[in-house]
Amino acid sequence: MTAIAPTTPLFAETAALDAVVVDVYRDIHKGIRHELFGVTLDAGRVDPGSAEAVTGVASRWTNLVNLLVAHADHEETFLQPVIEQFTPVYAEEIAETHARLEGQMAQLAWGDAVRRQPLRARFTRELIACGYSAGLAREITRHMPEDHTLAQAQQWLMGVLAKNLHCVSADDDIVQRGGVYALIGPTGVGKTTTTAKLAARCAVRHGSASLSLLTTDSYRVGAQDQLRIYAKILGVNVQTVSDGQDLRQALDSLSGKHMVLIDTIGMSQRDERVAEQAMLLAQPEVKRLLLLNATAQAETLEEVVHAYGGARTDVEQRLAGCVITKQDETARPGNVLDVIIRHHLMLHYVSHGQRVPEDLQAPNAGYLVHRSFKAGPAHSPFRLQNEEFGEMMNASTFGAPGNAPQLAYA
Ligand SMILES: Nc1nc2c(ncn2[C@@H]2O[C@H](COP(=O)(O)OP(=O)(O)OP(=O)(O)O)[C@@H](O)[C@H]2O)c(=O)[nH]1
Ligand SMILES: [Mg+2]
Repeated sequence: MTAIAPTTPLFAETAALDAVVVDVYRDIHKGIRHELFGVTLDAGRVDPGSAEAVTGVASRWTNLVNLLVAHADHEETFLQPVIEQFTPVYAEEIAETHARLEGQMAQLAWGDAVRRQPLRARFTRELIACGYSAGLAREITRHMPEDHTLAQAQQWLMGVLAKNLHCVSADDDIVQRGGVYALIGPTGVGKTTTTAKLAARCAVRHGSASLSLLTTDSYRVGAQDQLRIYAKILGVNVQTVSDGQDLRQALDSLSGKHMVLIDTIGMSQRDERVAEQAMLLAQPEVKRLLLLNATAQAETLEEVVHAYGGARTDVEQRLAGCVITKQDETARPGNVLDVIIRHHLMLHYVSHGQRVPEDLQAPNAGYLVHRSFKAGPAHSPFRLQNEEFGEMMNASTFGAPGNAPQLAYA
């Protein structure tokens, strides 16, 4: 790679000199390519039966990865900013060379992983294809026992996922337990519909008089009507609360009820008013249930959990759990399960349709996990081929623990 020093002379004496041409990358890139080639040859020749030889290749490989990480770090911090400033054309060329080298590295790392730990590689790929995050896939497969057969490994994997998907049992659900619950979440996720489904269950089990409904939706045209229509059918009262004081008064007047459900106003997770609403609900007896739309993208769900208090530990604002909605519409149920598992949210219900009250059921961890692996046909245009997957993966995705979620294995 060639970089040219600035053409403006610093001193009059240097004006007559030719521009200095310095190739800052040539030797190091040449060295890296040489080593990549060497490791590839070594990996291809190694006798898998010889522990010593395998360790030798693994150690050469680790050294190369460390060198590349240090090299990339050094270039990004010190060299690239200078090159971008003075010779933007070459900066582009360097970026292109680096992308090519990274691609080769990733292919090599993946190919090596597939050879050395085929089950781990296979299930990393499978988990990601089913909508689980690279972070979760990396962490789980890192713990996968090496002596398992394919069937055992699959069973182990599903067992770990199910164990970490904490579900409330049907005979201990919130309708049985009672209390004050606020259904929160982004626009259109299904808060009002789910409130109506829960209200109907409560009315059937404990009678209409055991229940009251509140709504914070005081200004959207028609929003209250939706809840009021359901309430009328069930013979239940609805009150609107517009601030914390209103809510306090309403809760005091309803203290004898077995259950109070609060339907909240829908707003995007990016709306600044989410925090205002969180404050409105901050009463000691109010438990928050976050509704997660199973059809939403993984990154969106991650944002939703953060915006609605997934990381909060203070009693008045932390989440009591979550409800999956629109399970019937999703092609990748792994996305929502991944978010719930990583954030250790308690799953209370799964909503799987529009019908009130039928389309709501108690969660079954084993079934949900099993179903997440059935999603996405093998011929889906979104499924990566093995070699493409290798290109997408990089050494850190497969190897290093990174920002690992805390999971239980035993
Ligand atoms: N397919 C499917 N549709 C659902 C489900 N839950 C709710 N819906 C539909 O989603 C739409 C929005 O539902 P609402 O209950 O109004 O959602 P919301 O969260 O109260 O909406 P806002 O108050 O506007 O934020 C309605 O058409 C519901 O029938 C579900 O589990 N599956
Ligand atoms: Mg609503």
